[in-house]
Order: sequence, then structure tokens, then C-alpha cells
Amino acid sequence: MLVFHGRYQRFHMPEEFRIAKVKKVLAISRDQFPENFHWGVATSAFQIEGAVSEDGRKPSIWDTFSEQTGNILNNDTARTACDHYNRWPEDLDLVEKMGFNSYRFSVSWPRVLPDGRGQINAKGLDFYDRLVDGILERGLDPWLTLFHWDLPQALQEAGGWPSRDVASAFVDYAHVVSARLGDRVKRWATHNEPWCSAIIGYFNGDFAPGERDLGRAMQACHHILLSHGQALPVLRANVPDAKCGIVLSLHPIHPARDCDEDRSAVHRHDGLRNRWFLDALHGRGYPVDTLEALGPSAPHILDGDLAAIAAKTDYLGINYYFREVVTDAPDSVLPTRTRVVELDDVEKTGFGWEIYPEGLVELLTTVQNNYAPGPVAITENGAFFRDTMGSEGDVDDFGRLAFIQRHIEAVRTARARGVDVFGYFAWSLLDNFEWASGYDKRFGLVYVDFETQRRTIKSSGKWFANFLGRDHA
Ligand code: IFM
Repeated sequence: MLVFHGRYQRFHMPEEFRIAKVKKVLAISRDQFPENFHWGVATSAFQIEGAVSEDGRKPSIWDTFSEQTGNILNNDTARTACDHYNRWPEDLDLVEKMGFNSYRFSVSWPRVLPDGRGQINAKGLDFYDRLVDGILERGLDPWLTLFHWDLPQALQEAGGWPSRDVASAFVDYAHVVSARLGDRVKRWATHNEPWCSAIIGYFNGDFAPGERDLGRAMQACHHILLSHGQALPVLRANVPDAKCGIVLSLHPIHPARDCDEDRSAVHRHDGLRNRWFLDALHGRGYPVDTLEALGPSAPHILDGDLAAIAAKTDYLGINYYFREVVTDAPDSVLPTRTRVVELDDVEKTGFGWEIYPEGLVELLTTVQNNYAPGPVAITENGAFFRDTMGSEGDVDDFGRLAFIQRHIEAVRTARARGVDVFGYFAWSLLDNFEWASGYDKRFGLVYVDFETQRRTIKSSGKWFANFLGRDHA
């Protein structure tokens, strides 16, 4: 029987058959990883919390951006999202039920400091206090990210990340959050994917605040990295036993054609995409070739900035989704004179992103060989595929399951080659507000019916429960 239900296929598959199918694809086992390996799921505040004006929260740049017609697919907004602000106990129960030992989340800056700095919103901070207690009560290790893109709108109006003052506001915010939660949260990340908040937000314009100015984007990027470095001593002072890091989205870069032009395009592209962040964080300053390519759009850097950015961290978070294949493109809008090429005959996720697990092995070993960053965690990895709805309310997502398994296998290979990967976090716990794609692109291990807010663990989540030694979720 095959019935179509909205966008999703519904079909009948008996429970035993589905469980057998989930078990059949299991090719890796937890005991191939250390006992203390961090297995987790990741989320971010803006994508799941909703409650955008409850209890004193004020708008972030993403509220403003998503309320403007045409910026988000279907004009979706995150006003309610997964209503996690009210449903967090149920959501944490799901994390526990799927067998994870760690939970990565972010704090909403405008919930804690509605104007970005100054007056603390006690109710906002109380929410995270309860959330952290709830995480610990379920035996999960809290991994807190301070900034996952939701800059308070008031700070954007004061210039946004291109303004140096915003870096100092971030340091004050880091102080407020760590002073309150640092007795219980030991794993801290300053920023998630500065590439996206700086370059996509201020140059490409597809993300909030939607600007299109390369110079402002690079200045924003510099201040984000600076704020990371300047916040570290504050975190360490408030939380002496903290493990602090930053989370980068990195990509292996490959040439589209086997020719010198594309090989040199790879180097240039890698300069902006990867080395810009890795070099600066590891004390090498910004790559000279990229600075030259940027010309007048290069950021203003004050004495001491690069030393601050290179402050020692305890781990590096890497978010891995796909590789980038590039070609030489003198007419490109990018200062690197490169263009990302979409390949035809390759496996892809529903987003059109190439499925390339071997890229994770390459990325991890290259970062290890070039930077020796110390312990590394895969802080995000996952995929969007259209889910299949079963007649018994079950949700099959075997595409996602296979994607995740192949990437966990890649982590195992990288570890066998000497890379100290100590954690893997699936993106994401719940289907959620996928930025400019709204609710159309679902990444969750848990299906969310956005009309009823009903949650259903998908096959991938059930597989995790099995893999992590929990009885069937
Ligand atoms: O949803 C995002 C997340 O917020 C940051 N990393 C990539 C994910 C999937 O696009």
C-alpha cells in the first residue's frame, strides 16, 4: 500500500521489519570508541526555542531578518519554532532516551541581555539555569555555545559585528553567562561557525543581517575571532576547570579540473574558507595570500589582536557537512577569484550537498598535520532528506541514518590514523528552523509536527539508541 500524505510518503511497514532494517544497517559499534567518548546531539537557541518575546527577550538580527518578506523560504518565522522554551523537559528526555551522554546547545544573547549589554534579564538567565540542571539530572554533559548567530538587534543598530564595540559587548555577555552557569557547565564554545555569521551574514546577504559588503564582512569576521580570544580569559577566570574552544565549519577543497589553474584556485579558496580561521587561531596571523587578495577589504587589525585570537584553547569543534569543489574564476565575486562547482554524478542530500564522508577523514588528518590542534570534537554532522511517514506514526529516515553511520565510520578511521577526536554530535536533535530555508529542510533525529508540536523519534534516533546501548527508543 502506498499512500501520499502531503509532501511525505506514507506506507505501511510492520514494526519488526522496521527494527530489523534499522539493525541491518548497523555496521559500526560503540566499543570501537573509548568509553568516555562524547556522543551527543546539537541544537541552537534561535532554531528551536520560539518564545521570541516571552519573559523579557528582545529581538535578535534573525528575528528582524526573518520577519522581512522574502528572506526566508515560505516566509517562515521562528516565532514558535519547536517551542523548546516551554517544552525543554520533554526534549531533554528524548536526548536521554536515545542514549546520548552529551547535549550541545546555545544561549540566546538577547534573552539574557535584551539590549546586548547592560541590564540582565533575570528570567532569561533563569531559563538556562533550569535547562542546565535538567541536562545534568538526565546524566548528560552540557556543551554550551555562547553565540550561534542571534546577535541582539540593538547591537546591530550600533554597528553590528563590524563595530569593535560589539566584541567587547560579547566579552561582557560571556562573563554574565559563565558567572551564572560555570559551576555546572564545564564545556564552553565561544562561537559557532564564524564563516556563516560574518561572511554569509555581511557579504553574501543570505543570512541575517543580510548585508552585502565584503569589507564589513571581513571586519565582522575579525571582531568575532577577536571576541573569542578576549572572552577566553573571562571564561577561565569564572570557570577554572572549563574546557574552552571555538566551533568552525570546515571543508576539504578539491579542484574541479586536473589543471594548474584549478589547483591554485584550491589554495586561494582554502585561504578564505579554512586557513583564515585556522591560521589565526593557531598563532600564524591571517594568511598573507588571502590578505593580499582582499586588498582594501582586508580588516583593520590593532596591535595585540592577533595574539588575543591565538589564546590557547582546550579543544577545536569542527562542523562537517560536505567538501567544496572549486574552479578558477577570474569573474567571481569572491576575492579569491574562485567558484564552487556543483557536481552532477555524485550522491547528494536533499539540500543538494554532496555526501562525501571520506572528506571528513581528509579534513581531520589535514588539520592534525598542519595545526596539531589537540583534542577535536565533531560538533555537528547531519543531513536533510525528506522523511517517510509510516502508517503507524513512525518516521523512516534511512538516508540520514546511512549518512550518519558513514561519517561515524570516518571518525573511527581518523582516530585510527592518530587524530584525537573525542566527540561526535549529530545535527540535530529536532527538526527546526533551518535559517533561510525555514521549516522546509529537516535535519532532526526527532520529527517535529509543527502544527501540534508532537515529537517522534525517527529511525536514525532509534538506531542511535541501539548503537549507544539503550533499549529501543
Ligand atoms: O542548521 C545549521 C546550523 O545552525 C549550523 N550548521 C549547519 C546546520 C545545517 O545547515
